[in-house]
Amino acid sequence: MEWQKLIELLKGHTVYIQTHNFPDPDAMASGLGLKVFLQYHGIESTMCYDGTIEKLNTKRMIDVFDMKIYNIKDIPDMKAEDYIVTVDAQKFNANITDFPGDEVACIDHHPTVYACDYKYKDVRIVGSCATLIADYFKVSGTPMDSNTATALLYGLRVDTNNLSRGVTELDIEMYGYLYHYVDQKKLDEVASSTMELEDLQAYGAAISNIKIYNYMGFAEIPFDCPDALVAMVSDFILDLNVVEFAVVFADREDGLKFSVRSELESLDCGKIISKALEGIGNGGGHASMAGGFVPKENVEQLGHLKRHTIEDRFIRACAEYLKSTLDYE
Ligand SMILES: [Mn+2]
Repeated sequence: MEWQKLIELLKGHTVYIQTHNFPDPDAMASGLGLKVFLQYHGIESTMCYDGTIEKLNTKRMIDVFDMKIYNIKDIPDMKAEDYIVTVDAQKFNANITDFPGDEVACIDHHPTVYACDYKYKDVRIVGSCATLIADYFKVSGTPMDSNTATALLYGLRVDTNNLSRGVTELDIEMYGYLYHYVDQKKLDEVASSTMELEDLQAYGAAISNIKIYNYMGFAEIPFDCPDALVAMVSDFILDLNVVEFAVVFADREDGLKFSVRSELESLDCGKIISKALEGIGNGGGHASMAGGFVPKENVEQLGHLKRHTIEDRFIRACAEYLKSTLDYE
């Protein structure tokens, strides 16, 4: 990471920091952290996103951390020559809208699916994007304040499921660094009692139709529900002792939204979902957590065998993936 290059690049430009659509705590914390970092180095920026900020914890973050983050609808004057830094997301992915500005830089912790020619790219596979942003402060000697540290630590915690998922040495190091500055009261305010009554309906529905084949757990949420909630239900299903690979999908008006989790090192769920949804939708992500989408027109083709077809596709994709990795060894 050469932070000076990022500063040089952005100097003198109108800068937007764009998270993925429907930003989660890690994306929002990373956006805030980067904004504070840039500000210290003389660059003003505006945080923006597409979609909605829909969950209780992300809504709370805005208040508790006093964040200014704008929906693209509220930025009608963004120009083609304005600079965009994407955080926790990469251009051309399904989860990020292509805004009018120029995506000159990217800071992300997800594997690259579609290559993009950024002028500055910092993609490192660690537990959270907040980890990378914290690293910018530490390496550059930029002063860390407690508000930013608390937001980043919260993002790190959520994305790594409390340091239990996809954690690297840098995550641990940054956790220690941030912890030093944390405002415990603010952290409790965003982190406690984040479950909403409507969440229980999603959990309830998933529990009522869960199916388990060997180590794989499948569940469907038969109504529209936010991305973050599908992910939470997927984590929940993975918590079952007999499940080591969880597939949860929600029936939305525009199609099926997937969240997949893997506890097995031998099963890379980013690659598996990409294979499982090939030809009907798209998917990708980390080895231990991934997401995907099947648009409505393709869901209709699956007809009443939808659930069966989906299960079958994932089971086959897992088997094929296992076979391909064995072949190479
Ligand atoms: Mn993230």
